[in-house]
Amino acid sequence: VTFTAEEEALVLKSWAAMKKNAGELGLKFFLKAFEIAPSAAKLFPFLRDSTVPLEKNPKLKTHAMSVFVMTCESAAQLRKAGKVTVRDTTLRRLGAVHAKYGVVDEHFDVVRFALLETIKEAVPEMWSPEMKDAWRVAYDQLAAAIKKEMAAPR
Ligand code: HEM
Ligand code: ISQ
Repeated sequence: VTFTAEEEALVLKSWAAMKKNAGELGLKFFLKAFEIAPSAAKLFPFLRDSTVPLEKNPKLKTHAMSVFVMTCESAAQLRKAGKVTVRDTTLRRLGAVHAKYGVVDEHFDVVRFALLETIKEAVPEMWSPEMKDAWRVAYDQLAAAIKKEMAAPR
Protein backbone atom coordinates (compact mmCIF):
# COMPACT_ATOMS: atom_id res chain seq x y z
CA VAL A 1 0.00 0.00 0.00
CA THR A 2 1.04 3.60 -0.39
CA PHE A 3 1.33 5.50 2.83
CA THR A 4 2.44 9.09 2.57
CA ALA A 5 4.61 11.17 4.90
CA GLU A 6 1.45 13.20 5.65
CA GLU A 7 -0.43 10.10 6.75
CA GLU A 8 2.47 8.99 8.90
CA ALA A 9 2.59 12.47 10.45
CA LEU A 10 -1.14 12.30 11.30
CA VAL A 11 -0.59 9.08 13.21
CA LEU A 12 2.56 10.23 14.96
CA LYS A 13 1.31 13.65 16.00
CA SER A 14 -1.89 12.29 17.52
CA TRP A 15 0.08 9.60 19.34
CA ALA A 16 2.50 12.25 20.69
CA ALA A 17 -0.49 14.13 22.12
CA MET A 18 -2.11 11.01 23.56
CA LYS A 19 0.73 9.16 25.18
CA LYS A 20 0.94 11.50 28.16
CA ASN A 21 -2.33 9.95 29.32
CA ALA A 22 -1.32 6.39 28.60
CA GLY A 23 -2.97 4.93 31.69
CA GLU A 24 -6.39 6.44 31.16
CA LEU A 25 -6.17 5.81 27.44
CA GLY A 26 -5.37 2.15 27.94
CA LEU A 27 -8.31 1.65 30.25
CA LYS A 28 -10.71 3.37 27.84
CA PHE A 29 -9.42 1.29 24.96
CA PHE A 30 -10.04 -1.97 26.80
CA LEU A 31 -13.44 -0.90 28.10
CA LYS A 32 -14.60 0.07 24.62
CA ALA A 33 -13.50 -3.21 23.12
CA PHE A 34 -15.25 -5.21 25.85
CA GLU A 35 -18.38 -3.10 25.67
CA ILE A 36 -18.76 -4.20 22.05
CA ALA A 37 -17.61 -7.78 22.60
CA PRO A 38 -17.89 -8.73 26.29
CA SER A 39 -16.76 -12.28 25.55
CA ALA A 40 -13.40 -10.96 24.30
CA ALA A 41 -12.42 -10.04 27.87
CA LYS A 42 -12.30 -13.73 28.71
CA LEU A 43 -9.50 -14.24 26.21
CA PHE A 44 -7.07 -12.31 28.39
CA PRO A 45 -5.62 -14.56 31.08
CA PHE A 46 -4.54 -11.61 33.22
CA LEU A 47 -8.14 -10.38 33.30
CA ARG A 48 -9.82 -13.75 33.65
CA ASP A 49 -7.65 -14.74 36.60
CA SER A 50 -7.64 -11.33 38.21
CA THR A 51 -9.19 -10.45 41.55
CA VAL A 52 -8.57 -6.69 41.26
CA PRO A 53 -10.92 -4.34 39.38
CA LEU A 54 -10.09 -3.76 35.72
CA GLU A 55 -8.82 -0.22 36.24
CA LYS A 56 -6.33 -1.41 38.85
CA ASN A 57 -4.93 -4.20 36.72
CA PRO A 58 -1.21 -3.49 36.27
CA LYS A 59 -0.98 -5.31 32.94
CA LEU A 60 -3.77 -3.41 31.30
CA LYS A 61 -1.88 -0.22 30.52
CA THR A 62 1.20 -1.93 29.07
CA HIS A 63 -0.89 -4.29 27.01
CA ALA A 64 -3.09 -1.59 25.60
CA MET A 65 -0.09 0.62 24.90
CA SER A 66 1.61 -2.07 22.86
CA VAL A 67 -1.27 -1.99 20.39
CA PHE A 68 -0.92 1.80 20.04
CA VAL A 69 2.86 1.69 19.74
CA MET A 70 2.87 -1.15 17.24
CA THR A 71 0.27 0.62 15.10
CA CYS A 72 2.48 3.75 15.11
CA GLU A 73 5.46 1.64 14.09
CA SER A 74 3.34 0.10 11.37
CA ALA A 75 2.60 3.61 10.03
CA ALA A 76 6.33 4.40 9.89
CA GLN A 77 7.09 1.08 8.18
CA LEU A 78 4.34 1.57 5.60
CA ARG A 79 5.69 5.00 4.72
CA LYS A 80 9.29 3.75 4.42
CA ALA A 81 8.78 0.32 2.86
CA GLY A 82 5.16 0.26 1.65
CA LYS A 83 4.52 -2.72 3.89
CA VAL A 84 4.65 -3.86 7.48
CA THR A 85 8.19 -4.93 8.38
CA VAL A 86 7.83 -6.20 11.94
CA ARG A 87 10.74 -8.51 12.78
CA ASP A 88 10.09 -12.15 11.90
CA THR A 89 10.64 -13.37 15.43
CA THR A 90 8.24 -10.76 16.83
CA LEU A 91 5.60 -11.61 14.27
CA ARG A 92 5.93 -15.34 14.96
CA ARG A 93 5.42 -14.72 18.63
CA LEU A 94 2.43 -12.45 18.02
CA GLY A 95 0.90 -15.02 15.69
CA ALA A 96 1.45 -17.81 18.19
CA VAL A 97 0.10 -15.87 21.20
CA HIS A 98 -3.06 -14.72 19.42
CA ALA A 99 -3.76 -18.13 17.94
CA LYS A 100 -3.23 -19.78 21.32
CA TYR A 101 -5.78 -17.54 23.06
CA GLY A 102 -8.42 -18.14 20.40
CA VAL A 103 -8.47 -14.72 18.77
CA VAL A 104 -10.54 -14.72 15.54
CA ASP A 105 -10.94 -12.26 12.65
CA GLU A 106 -14.01 -10.57 14.15
CA HIS A 107 -11.99 -9.64 17.23
CA PHE A 108 -9.65 -7.61 15.04
CA ASP A 109 -12.62 -5.57 13.80
CA VAL A 110 -13.75 -4.94 17.37
CA VAL A 111 -10.29 -3.83 18.42
CA ARG A 112 -9.99 -1.54 15.37
CA PHE A 113 -13.31 0.11 16.19
CA ALA A 114 -12.31 0.57 19.83
CA LEU A 115 -8.90 1.95 18.83
CA LEU A 116 -10.35 4.55 16.45
CA GLU A 117 -13.04 5.62 18.95
CA THR A 118 -10.47 5.97 21.71
CA ILE A 119 -8.27 8.20 19.55
CA LYS A 120 -11.23 10.30 18.42
CA GLU A 121 -12.19 10.97 22.04
CA ALA A 122 -8.59 11.56 23.16
CA VAL A 123 -7.72 14.18 20.52
CA PRO A 124 -11.05 15.61 19.30
CA GLU A 125 -9.38 18.87 18.21
CA MET A 126 -7.07 17.01 15.81
CA TRP A 127 -9.48 14.34 14.64
CA SER A 128 -10.33 14.29 10.91
CA PRO A 129 -11.41 11.75 8.30
CA GLU A 130 -7.80 11.75 7.04
CA MET A 131 -6.45 10.97 10.51
CA LYS A 132 -8.98 8.19 10.97
CA ASP A 133 -8.01 6.68 7.65
CA ALA A 134 -4.28 6.82 8.39
CA TRP A 135 -4.76 4.96 11.70
CA ARG A 136 -7.13 2.49 10.05
CA VAL A 137 -4.70 1.59 7.28
CA ALA A 138 -1.75 1.27 9.69
CA TYR A 139 -3.82 -0.98 11.97
CA ASP A 140 -5.28 -3.10 9.15
CA GLN A 141 -1.89 -3.79 7.60
CA LEU A 142 -0.48 -4.81 10.98
CA ALA A 143 -3.54 -6.95 11.72
CA ALA A 144 -3.20 -8.64 8.33
CA ALA A 145 0.43 -9.53 9.09
CA ILE A 146 -0.58 -11.02 12.46
CA LYS A 147 -3.52 -12.94 10.95
CA LYS A 148 -1.31 -14.35 8.23
CA GLU A 149 1.14 -15.56 10.84
CA MET A 150 -1.73 -17.03 12.90
CA ALA A 151 -2.79 -19.09 9.90
CA ALA A 152 0.71 -20.23 8.96
CA PRO A 153 1.37 -23.93 9.57
CA ARG A 154 4.19 -24.47 12.08
C1 HEM B 1 -1.29 -10.33 23.55
C2 HEM B 1 -0.60 -6.86 20.24
C3 HEM B 1 -4.99 -7.81 18.37
C4 HEM B 1 -5.97 -10.48 22.29
C5 HEM B 1 -0.71 -9.34 22.77
C6 HEM B 1 0.66 -8.88 22.91
C7 HEM B 1 0.85 -7.92 21.99
C8 HEM B 1 -0.38 -7.74 21.27
C9 HEM B 1 2.14 -7.14 21.72
C10 HEM B 1 1.68 -9.45 23.90
C11 HEM B 1 2.29 -10.67 23.23
C12 HEM B 1 3.38 -11.32 24.03
O1 HEM B 1 3.12 -11.74 25.17
O2 HEM B 1 4.47 -11.41 23.49
C13 HEM B 1 -1.71 -6.85 19.42
C14 HEM B 1 -1.84 -6.07 18.19
C15 HEM B 1 -3.07 -6.35 17.66
C16 HEM B 1 -3.71 -7.30 18.56
C17 HEM B 1 -0.76 -5.14 17.66
C18 HEM B 1 -3.75 -5.82 16.42
C19 HEM B 1 -3.13 -5.32 15.37
C20 HEM B 1 -5.65 -8.59 19.30
C21 HEM B 1 -7.04 -8.97 19.21
C22 HEM B 1 -7.33 -9.69 20.33
C23 HEM B 1 -6.11 -9.80 21.11
C24 HEM B 1 -7.95 -8.60 18.06
C25 HEM B 1 -8.67 -10.25 20.72
C26 HEM B 1 -9.53 -9.58 21.42
C27 HEM B 1 -4.77 -10.74 22.92
C28 HEM B 1 -4.60 -11.70 24.02
C29 HEM B 1 -3.24 -11.65 24.37
C30 HEM B 1 -2.62 -10.67 23.49
C31 HEM B 1 -5.69 -12.55 24.62
C32 HEM B 1 -2.56 -12.44 25.47
C33 HEM B 1 -2.52 -11.64 26.73
C34 HEM B 1 -1.63 -12.23 27.80
O3 HEM B 1 -0.68 -12.95 27.49
O4 HEM B 1 -1.87 -11.94 28.96
N1 HEM B 1 -1.32 -8.62 21.78
N2 HEM B 1 -2.85 -7.57 19.61
N3 HEM B 1 -5.13 -9.11 20.46
N4 HEM B 1 -3.57 -10.16 22.63
FE1 HEM B 1 -3.23 -8.86 21.15
C1 ISQ C 1 -5.00 -6.75 21.97
N1 ISQ C 1 -3.87 -7.34 22.29
C2 ISQ C 1 -3.25 -6.95 23.37
C3 ISQ C 1 -3.74 -5.96 24.16
C4 ISQ C 1 -4.92 -5.33 23.85
C5 ISQ C 1 -5.48 -4.29 24.60
C6 ISQ C 1 -6.67 -3.71 24.26
C7 ISQ C 1 -7.32 -4.14 23.17
C8 ISQ C 1 -6.78 -5.14 22.40
C9 ISQ C 1 -5.57 -5.74 22.73
